[in-house]
Amino acid sequence: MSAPTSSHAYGIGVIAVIVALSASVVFYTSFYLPESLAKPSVDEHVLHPVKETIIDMIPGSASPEQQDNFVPKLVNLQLGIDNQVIWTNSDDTPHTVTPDHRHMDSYSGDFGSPGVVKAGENYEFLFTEPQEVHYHCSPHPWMTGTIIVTKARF
Ligand SMILES: [Cu+2]
Repeated sequence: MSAPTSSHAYGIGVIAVIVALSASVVFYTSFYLPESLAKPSVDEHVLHPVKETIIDMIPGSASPEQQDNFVPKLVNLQLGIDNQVIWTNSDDTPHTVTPDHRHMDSYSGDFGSPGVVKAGENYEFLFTEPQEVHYHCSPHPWMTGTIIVTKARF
């Protein structure tokens, strides 16, 4: 007489396992997965680097005869050290920071100033992964710059 009872208990056990499994699948796909896709987890040191990197759009940048405009023109950044970049406009003309080709950082999103950076204003961007970006100023295409981001070397 013990056989029916144990098979009944077995049946309940199987159902419980199925319910638990499907509950975890539902939880994983509807809560955990969208959360992790929305924002990649980025190391605290990368989110809050030791120092900022300033790239200045120097006075006279609007002139094609002037050799220097984005200063410095080539910048090597290390994640967690100096990967927060601020473009300052010290010129008296509005400029832009525009990627040569559409460029995204998976945490910070689209790279490039949303409009012009007016005289005396800034544009900031946090680079959170190794990448190389070539950019220019859209009204003055002779103004060009390059950013290379690598992991910290120690
Ligand atoms: Cu410009």
